[in-house]
Amino acid sequence: MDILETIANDVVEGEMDEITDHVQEALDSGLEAKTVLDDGMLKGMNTVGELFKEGEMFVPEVLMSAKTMDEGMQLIKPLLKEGDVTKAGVIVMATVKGDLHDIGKKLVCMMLEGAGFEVYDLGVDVTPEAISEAVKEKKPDIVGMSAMLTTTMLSMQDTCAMLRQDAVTKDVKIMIGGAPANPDVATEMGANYSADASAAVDLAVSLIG
Ligand code: B1M
Repeated sequence: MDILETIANDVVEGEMDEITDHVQEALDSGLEAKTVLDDGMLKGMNTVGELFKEGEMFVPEVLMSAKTMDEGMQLIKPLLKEGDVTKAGVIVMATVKGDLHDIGKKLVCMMLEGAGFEVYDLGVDVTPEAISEAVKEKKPDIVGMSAMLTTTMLSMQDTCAMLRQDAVTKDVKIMIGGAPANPDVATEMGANYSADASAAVDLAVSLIG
């Protein structure tokens, strides 16, 4: 197995203690940081997405893979040159007002980052006003909202309404997800629905076209 395959494998297997040495070895051998990122770590993360989609990997393993990728990125980030990373798009993500659940949303953020999106995670219990402000400031391609309580679907609805009423934010694409969400409520809100982290990546890619 060559060093890039080894690094991809580290991400898939969640080998947090190994990846730093392997990334360093790849860089010492003269490989560009971008090559290590694209043909090593991101290749591994794509495999993670596929395995998760096929039900062959589960949430705790995906979280380990994401953390492993994060470890490797610590060495790579300072070496990446302007233009090295092709951004897939910019996404502002939040768990809506009244809702403190963030495990699923974090997983969605990690998978989106793994797929090359620049993600601004606003955290949990985020008001419609704060989401609207972030959209004005970051000018994202997509706003992602997560809710796990039936009651907080109302916050999601309020946020969509607020975004659609403001001339500056009315055209932003909206993605929603979480246990009480479904395609019908998404359509009612003028948003798009995806069921899990892997589907969220596919949806984000298709929304950006
Ligand atoms: Co809460 N909780 N909880 N809880 N909790 C649920 C959601 C619940 C279903 C449990 C139950 O009663 N069976 C229930 C909701 C019932 C309902 O409204 N229909 C519930 C309740 C009632 C509550 C409290 C009200 C309990 C109380 O205090 N009386 C309270 C509410 C607090 C609040 O938010 N204001 C509460 C609190 C908590 C904890 C803080 C203890 C903790 C959250 C910790 C945290 O997130 N940091 C917690 C947890 C852990 C759960 C359960 C057990 C697990 C949720 C989870 O993390 N799942 C949950 C029961 C359950 O689901 N089995 C439950 C794993 C995660 C990977 O999956 O979040 O579904 P999930 O995310 C998936 C998809 O939904 C999707 O992709 C993710 C990855 O595949 N997805 C998106 C999510 N967001 C997306 C966004 C997208 C696209 C896809 O695009 C933008």
